[in-house]
Parts: sequence; structure tokens; C-alpha cells
Amino acid sequence: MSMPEQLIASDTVNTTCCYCGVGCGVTATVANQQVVSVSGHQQHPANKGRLCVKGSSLHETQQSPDRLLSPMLHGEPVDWDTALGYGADKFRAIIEEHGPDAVAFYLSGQLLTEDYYVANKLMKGFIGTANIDTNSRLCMASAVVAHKRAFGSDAVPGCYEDLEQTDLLILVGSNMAYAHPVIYQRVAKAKEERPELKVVVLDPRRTATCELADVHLPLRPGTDAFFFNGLLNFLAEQNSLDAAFIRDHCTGFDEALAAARAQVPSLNAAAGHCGLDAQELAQVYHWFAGTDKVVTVFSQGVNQSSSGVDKGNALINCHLATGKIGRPGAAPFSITGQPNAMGGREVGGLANQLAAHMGYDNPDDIARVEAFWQAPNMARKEGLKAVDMFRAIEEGKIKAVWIMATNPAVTLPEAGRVRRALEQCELVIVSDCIGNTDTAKLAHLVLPATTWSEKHGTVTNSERCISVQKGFLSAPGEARHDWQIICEFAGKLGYGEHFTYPHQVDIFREHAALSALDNNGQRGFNIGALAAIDRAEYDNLRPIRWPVTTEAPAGTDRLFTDGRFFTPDGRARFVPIQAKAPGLAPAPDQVVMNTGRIRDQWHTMSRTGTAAKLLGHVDEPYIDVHPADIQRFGLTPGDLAILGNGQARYYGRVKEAASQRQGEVFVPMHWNQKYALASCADDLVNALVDPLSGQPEFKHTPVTVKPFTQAWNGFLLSTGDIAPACEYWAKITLAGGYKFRLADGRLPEDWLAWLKALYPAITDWVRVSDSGGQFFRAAGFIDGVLSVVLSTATDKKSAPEMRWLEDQLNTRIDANARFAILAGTPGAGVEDVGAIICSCFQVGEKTIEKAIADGCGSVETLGERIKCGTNCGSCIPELKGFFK
Ligand SMILES: Nc1nc2c(c(=O)[nH]1)N[C@H]1C(S)=C(S)[C@@H](COP(=O)(O)OP(=O)(O)OC[C@H]3O[C@@H](n4cnc5c(=O)[nH]c(N)nc54)[C@H](O)[C@@H]3O)O[C@H]1N2
Ligand SMILES: Nc1nc2c(c(=O)[nH]1)N[C@H]1C(S)=C(S)[C@@H](COP(=O)(O)OP(=O)(O)OC[C@H]3O[C@@H](n4cnc5c(=O)[nH]c(N)nc54)[C@H](O)[C@@H]3O)O[C@H]1N2
Ligand code: SF4
Ligand SMILES: [Mo]
Repeated sequence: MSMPEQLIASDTVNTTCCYCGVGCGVTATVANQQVVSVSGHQQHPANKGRLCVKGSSLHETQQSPDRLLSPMLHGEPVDWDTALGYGADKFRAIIEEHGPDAVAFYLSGQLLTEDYYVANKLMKGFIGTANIDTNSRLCMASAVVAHKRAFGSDAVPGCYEDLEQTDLLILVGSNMAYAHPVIYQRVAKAKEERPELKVVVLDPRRTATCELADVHLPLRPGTDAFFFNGLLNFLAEQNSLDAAFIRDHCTGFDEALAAARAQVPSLNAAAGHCGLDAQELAQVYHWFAGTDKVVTVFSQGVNQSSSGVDKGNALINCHLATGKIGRPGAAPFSITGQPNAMGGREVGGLANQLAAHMGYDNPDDIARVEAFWQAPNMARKEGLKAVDMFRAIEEGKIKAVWIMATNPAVTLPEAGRVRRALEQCELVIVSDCIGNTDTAKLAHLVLPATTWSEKHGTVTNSERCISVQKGFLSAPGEARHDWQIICEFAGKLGYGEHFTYPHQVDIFREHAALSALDNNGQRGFNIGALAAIDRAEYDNLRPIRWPVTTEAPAGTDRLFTDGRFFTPDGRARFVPIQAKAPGLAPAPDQVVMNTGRIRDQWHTMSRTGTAAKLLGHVDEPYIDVHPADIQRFGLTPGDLAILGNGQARYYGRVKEAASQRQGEVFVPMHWNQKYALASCADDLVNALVDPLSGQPEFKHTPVTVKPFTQAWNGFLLSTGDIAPACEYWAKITLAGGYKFRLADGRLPEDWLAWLKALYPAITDWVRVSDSGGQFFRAAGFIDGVLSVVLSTATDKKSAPEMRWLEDQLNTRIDANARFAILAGTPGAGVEDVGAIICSCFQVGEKTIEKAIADGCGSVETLGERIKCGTNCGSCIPELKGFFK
């Protein structure tokens, strides 16, 4: 198959960021087939010129050392024909013997809409099963069901401007400062201009997002539905309802109020359930009641729960009851995580959806899609949702799975079990741009996919805004676009004539036509006006919010402005909610493990983990622990501790964090076996899911916590990527190689022997140790170039970290300087800047402390003097911390 011709030869391109659901427009500068710099696209409605640190590092993560360049079958490179032929033969044989439900696709919100569309069509219409699910199950599934229950359609009512135009912004289970930084910056600016804009954060932890909050409510984990049931009751008691809106546009109010009142009859009851100060809670309830324009943003603190759907509806109930929806500055707002989580939902690429906002609950929908696709093997019932899908693989019911653009061996709950299930699966196919993810390592067949800057197609962000991610570089090696791979595979299964698309635009047009088919305003997703778009219009599509129809050709900023919803009677539904506690309560000797994101890493670090700059902020798996729990469990800040439950262990460095509630710890979700030996949070997370959405309870896992008793610790600098032989290691990418932090419960007999076993090819070593065996330091050279440094210390001492030394790695070191390395002292002219705080300008902690000592009295003056915080701004909360 020929590759589609690349877009341009010019030197700047407007495209879309490939990370989060904010969906920022990016202007990339290209030279010699490389992205040399990026900046925020000034005219893009999502970001208007801004970028966060991940977006502004896109060019630095472009060249991955782990890039997959050829199809690999059983670990050997093969050509595409062989690879897809093998996969298709196996699929066909399994389907013939066991039926179509014995195969599955597991997709991702990081695919483009066009990729998603053809995968969904192939599976549901041609292979004949709805066993096609996606990592959006882990992410947005609860919000999807809450939207459908309330609005009759999975539709986000508002747009980003609403977050700026509102008078009260409530962030529920959202760490926006880290997870949606550009929206956070927009809100920060709006608040600066209009200090009367109040911000409230509901989160058990005090996060960086709370820097912007007028009130932070550190509610007991999992109690959000109690909070909103209490609020609904309060609104009724205070006569703060919008009776006309309830009467004219909704149904089911009385039942919802009765349920809320029966469970949370008073403000004090609400405070009791949520473990909050009654006065603070009352303050927020009064604000909600008394403010006309309220936006409630909800994210994973709500969705990732065994009752996430109910939490979403409890919150939406309060907006419906007060008519705070469908108007500027007034909306419940589910913010999406991945760049194209929304696109996947539009396509219907989940096991319990059919296509284009049509579902399996309606036989007319099935018939309509069947006819439109001319589908010979239409799947007529829902398929298995993510967690159940991997259970079916474990049980041998699903015998072949194709995983695209996601890393379930790391990110599904009970991840160890997922890995074991894949190990015994008959056929595992993985499409990824990286060849050595934890999931790809378990695959029989690994297919090289194009990625950001190479692939070309559309994505939809949190506010229903469709933008183009442009392909402007040619694919490296043999890599192909996901949609092409799927279409060629379809051809090998004998369905080629239905999957012949000369260009992505042909897929997009078909998708747009399906969205409009017999729609008549009944289905939220409708982009019928784009069904005849030509290639040039598509390639240069201006960001546009759906619905896009003949009545609204320029798109739609807000839904429900006329008070009509997508239910059969046009009325929104109140849902009576019985708030529930999380699935598992901690035993007396346990704490609750909460998991989530850090500022500079993206999920399993496949891209962000390769940029030294993005590891400057946090470079090691850690555990945030309340000071009282540090005492209680005998932990020491800066030392390692182990979280455990029946199924696994998580090693992380203890951070003392007054921001935590007592009895709760927080760990980042990002680390995996590529970056640390045993620090994968999901190895511990239980596979409890919401019964309606199937979304797992990632935020609430009972675990034990105990100190790690180490016999020695240290670090290893290495030009090559290796797996050190010790109980704990975590890897950090440096400009010239890697740094491994090490710790072990047992001393090796001989350090040098331990080192030489790891590096048998190196013969040129220098070393130093003390007579008591308390410390050891050694350096290894290849042709005079520093290739390895090991520095260790025993007992409670720790091997001092030396940033300056990292810069010496992979450089030629003269004979005298060898001793500086062993002595651990920088030579003349080498400065140690400490841990990096500002990633954009690489400003370290020691530099900041020095500037403050020299008279910088505020974040602003620091910015003027040493530039920190003046680009993306996401380190500002931390910079403020230097002045507390
Ligand atoms: N830097 C970065 N940004 C990202 C991503 C990334 O990997 N890295 N991923 C993207 C994706 S896919 C997603 S889905 C989004 C997620 O974005 P967010 O949902 O904002 O991020 P999380 O850190 O998962 O969780 C948010 C907060 O929920 C809180 N929480 C835990 N339990 C509860 C509870 O019971 N109630 C309440 N109210 N809060 C609770 C946690 O303490 C946490 O601070 O981020 C997107 N943006
Ligand atoms: N404990 C815990 N676990 C969680 C969460 C949590 O908060 N806590 N959050 C959950 C959520 S919200 C999410 S979204 C998931 C995310 O989890 P995953 O989706 O599993 O994580 P990623 O690292 O984003 O994996 C994406 C993979 O796709 C590859 N890739 C990128 N672009 C392309 C492409 O164009 N084509 C192909 N074929 N491959 C590509 C990348 O190299 C990478 O390997 O994690 C979930 N797991
Ligand atoms: S906010 Fe999200 S979309 Fe915007 S630059 Fe950052 S990661 Fe990219
Ligand atoms: Mo997500």
C-alpha cells in the first residue's frame, strides 16, 4: 500500500497537541524532516497561544530511542505482508472454530477518530462481535453513562469559555493544575481579571490546583455523592430551586429529592458523611444556591469509582434543579483526559456502544448501521468491557486480542493478572510506536504505528471541538498509520472492498454521514454538514464544536440552550441517588492508596519518560504520606517504603505531605517495569468496577505500608539501558544516558564484581572505598569516555547525588578529572543546580534558593531574574512554596 502523500514542505505547521483532552493548537517549526521547535497556536480556541510543559516539549520527545521501525513476529523483524497475513490467518482460524466472540480489540483515546471508525466498523460489522473496548473505559465511562441517563445522550453541555465566564467554579476530583494545565491557566487569568470568580476544589488531597481555590474541601474519599445529595436537599430547603426549569424541562425531580433527603437530610449530615467542617461546607452550599452562573467540573476523582456514574448524576441533579445548564457560565462539565477520548465516544468505539451515538438498546439503530455499512456479520449485542475482556482472556474464552495505542499491562487494575492473562493468550497483537512497552513485550506480533507529526486525522477535545492533528513528517522505517493497518488487515480477512479508503478524509466523510443518518435532532452527535468536506477543507479544518449541521454550519458552542434534551420526550432526567461508600474499606492496619497524575509525565511514560527535562520535576516513584502516618508506620521521609496487599508490592520514596488526609497515601500512576523494578500502582489496584459503566475504582485501594529496610543504597549512571540486579531500582533518563537509583536489603560480596557482571565489556575501571566498607565509588570508561559511575553507601547513610556528575556521563574525561569523579567534587567551573523546579528553563532548586538569598522576594521577581515560571507557568505553585 502506498503511503498518502505528506502534507507540506513549508516550515511551520498548525496542528494539535497529542497529549491531554484540552486539545491545544500547536504551531510546529520543521526543518530537515524534524520538528525543531513548537509554540502555542495563537488562534486555536482551546489555548489561544498557550502551551504547558508537555506540549512545549513535543519536539524533544520526537526521537525516541525505543521507536519501533518494523513489524516484529515472535521477536524477529518481518515484512508487513507476512505480519498481517499471520495475524489474519490466526484470527480467521479462531473465529471459524470458536465464533467471533473469541476475538477482541482493545483500543485507545490516543487513536485518531478515523482509526477508531474503521476499527469499530471492522469489528462490529464484519468480524461480528462487539468485543471492542478502549482505555476510555478507565477514564470517561462513568461520565458517559451519567450523561446518557440525564441528557439522553453523551454530550458535554458547555465549552471552555464557560469556565472563564462563570462566577463559581467547582472542581470535583480534578487536579487541573497538573492534568489540564492550559485550562487551569485560563481560569487563573480569568480570576486575576475578575477576583470575584470563586473557585472551590473538592479533593481529599490538597493539590497544586488548590493554589487557585477560595475554598478547598478535603472530603473523605469516595463521598462526593453524599456531598451532592446534601446539596440537592439544601437547595430545596433554601427555596433555591428553579421550579420553572424543573417543571418545563425535566422529569423525576420528586424521586431524586426524596432519595437525597432520606439519605442526607441536613447540612450537618452531609458534613458528617464527607468528614468536612460544617461551616466550610455550608459556605460552598450557600455559594451554589446564591450564584446564578456555576460550572462544576468533574474528572477522575468522580469517574474512577465503583459508583462513579451515580456521583456524576448526583452532581448533574444539582445543576438541573437550579437550571444552571445551557447558559454561558453555567454547566456541569466532564473534562476528558486523552486527546481523543471524545472522538472514540463519537465513533461508538466502546463495547456497549454501537456507532455514532447509536446503541444496542435500539433494534432500529442496529438495522440502520448494518445497512449503512453493508455489514455481512453485524454484532447484535454488547461486547465485554475492558476488565471483563481481560478476564475472558485469562479464562481462555477470548483467544486473540489486538491492542492499539494503549499499555494495559500497566494501566488496568490488577495489572499483574493482566500480564499473566496475556502471557497465556493464543494471539496477542500490539500496535504501538514504541517496541518495548510492558504490553508489547508480551505480544506475539508487534506492529509499528506512526505517531504525532506523522499521523494525520481528527481528534475531539473536552468541549466537543474537532481539530486536525496533522501529518507532516514521513513515517520512520516501516511504520504505518493505524487506520491503514486496520484496513489492510480487513482486506486479508476478505472485506477489502468495504475498507478501501484512498485518504483519511474518505473515512471522515463516511463517519460524518453516519452521524447524520435519520438523525433529525435526536442524537447529540451530528456532523452531517461535514459529510461532503473536500480534502483541502479537511486538511485545514478550522477547529469546530459539534453538532455541525445545516442549521449550525459553524458548529455549536453550547447544548441545551433551548431546554430540550436528547431523551424521547425532550426532557432531562433527574436520577435518584443512593450514595455508596467505596467497594473496600481499609482494615485497621491499612491505609487507602489514591493514585493519579504528576505534572510532567504522561501515563506510562512512553514518550515523556525519554526527555531528561520532563524528569527534572519528579524523577522517581514516590508515596505522599501524612506526617502522623509517617510516625505511625515508622517511616522516614526520603527513604523507601513498600505498599502492599495480597497481590503485589509498590516501592516508592516517602514524601512527608501535610496535603494528605491521615490514613491516605497518594502514589503516581506512571511508573512501570520499563522505568522501575516494582513500582507499578496498578499491580495493587483491585478490579472493582462501577456496575453501570465498568470503570475501575483506581482511587481507593486498601494497602499496608512499611519501611523498606535497606542494607545499601546508591545510584548508577550508565550510558546504556540495563536492569540492575537489586531489589529496588528506578530509572531516570539523562541527556547522556540513564541514572538508576538503587537499594537492596542485602550487601553484595564485592561491589566491583557486581558491577563487572553488569558490564562485562568494560575493562577500564577506577574505584575508591573506605576501609569500613561504608561507601564505594567506581567509574568505568570506554576509550576514555565515562560510561558508568556507581556510588553506594551502606546503612542509614545515603550516597550523595551529584547533578554535575550526570553531565559528565558519555563525555571524554582526562586522567586528572577521573579523581574528581571518585572524590565526588565538581571541578572548577561546574555548578550544581539541584532538583529542577522549572522544567521549561531548567531552573534548579539551588539556583532558586540562591536567588532568594540574593534578594528575590516574590515569584514575579524570580521570573524576571532567572526566568523560572515565565513560560508554561505550571511550576508557579511550587515557586510560591519557596516563600512560605
Ligand atoms: N500531566 C498529565 N496530564 C494528564 C494526564 C497525564 O498522564 N499526565 N492524563 C490525562 C488523562 S487520560 C486524564 S483521564 C486526566 C485526569 O485528570 P484528573 O482527573 O484531574 O487527574 P487525577 O490525578 O487522575 O485525579 C484527580 C484528583 O482526584 C482526586 N480524588 C481521589 N479520590 C477522590 C474522591 O473520592 N473525590 C474527589 N472529589 N477527588 C478524589 C485525586 O486526589 C486527584 O487529585 O488527565 C489528563 N492529563
Ligand atoms: N492507578 C491508576 N491507573 C490508571 C489511571 C489512574 O488514574 N490510576 N488512569 C486511567 C486512565 S484515565 C487512562 S486514560 C489510562 C491510560 O493508560 P494507557 O493508555 O495504557 O497509557 P499510555 O502510556 O498513554 O499508552 C499509550 C500507548 O500508545 C502508544 N501510542 C501513542 N500514540 C500512538 C498511535 O498513534 N498509535 C499507536 N498504535 N500507538 C500509539 C504509546 O507509545 C503508548 O505505549 O490509564 C488508566 N489507569
Ligand atoms: S494542556 Fe494538554 S493539550 Fe495543551 S499543551 Fe498541555 S498537554 Fe498539550
Ligand atoms: Mo484518562
